[in-house]
Amino acid sequence: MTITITAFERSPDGGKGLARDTRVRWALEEVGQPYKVRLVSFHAMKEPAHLALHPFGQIPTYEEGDLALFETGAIVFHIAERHAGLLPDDANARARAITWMFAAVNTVEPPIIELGTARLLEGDKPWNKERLPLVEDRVRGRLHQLSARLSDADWLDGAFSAGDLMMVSVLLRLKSSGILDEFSNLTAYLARGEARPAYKRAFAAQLAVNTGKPTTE
Ligand code: GTB
Repeated sequence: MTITITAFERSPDGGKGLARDTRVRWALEEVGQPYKVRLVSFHAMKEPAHLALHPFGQIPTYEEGDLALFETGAIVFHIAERHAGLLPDDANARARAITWMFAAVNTVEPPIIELGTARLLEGDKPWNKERLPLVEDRVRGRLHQLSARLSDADWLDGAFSAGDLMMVSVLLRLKSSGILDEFSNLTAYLARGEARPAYKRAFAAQLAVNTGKPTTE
């Protein structure tokens, strides 16, 4: 059955891979599933046809036959459940990998999003100078904890899993912030994720959309 996802017609990041379709593309590349992409404008995202797929009028969505999904955590979990390569066979290891998926979107991503909001959208507010260091410290706190747990391991729990895919995707948003550089094991963790051939293919595919250049891989 054909898999179709949605992505920005033009991502505001100009192709840095930070929009959330990249993590879905990455998961599909990891498990070797071909997919189609329907590009949507900001306007079209709020129209009834797209709202029927995504109640919050966002990307990405995922369609496969009569199944329509939204929320990247749920989409990546679905892909990982249906295809080999992203979740371990051992039941306990599988449960731990899923735990890391939730930790990525539920515990690590929120302060990172808050930092993006504080930097990009609230820079002109009179209280921003006071608030920004507080928000940065909340991110730092989470990174300290994550860094301590990862220690010198390659991945969060044994072999690479959907938990790492989600965690790396979440951390990528911090790449240009400078904060990640304070944690050498997390920087190396990110680089390991980005070095995966499946990530490279996913990144190239979204870049091609946003620059109009064809993919080379
Ligand atoms: N929790 C949802 C999920 O994980 O699927 C969040 C989905 C979401 O935030 N989608 C964003 C969206 O559709 C795109 S990814 N926004 C449009 C809207 O809400 O109207 C977030 C995003 C957008 C742009 C950048 N960037 O340019 O750097 C980075 C991340």
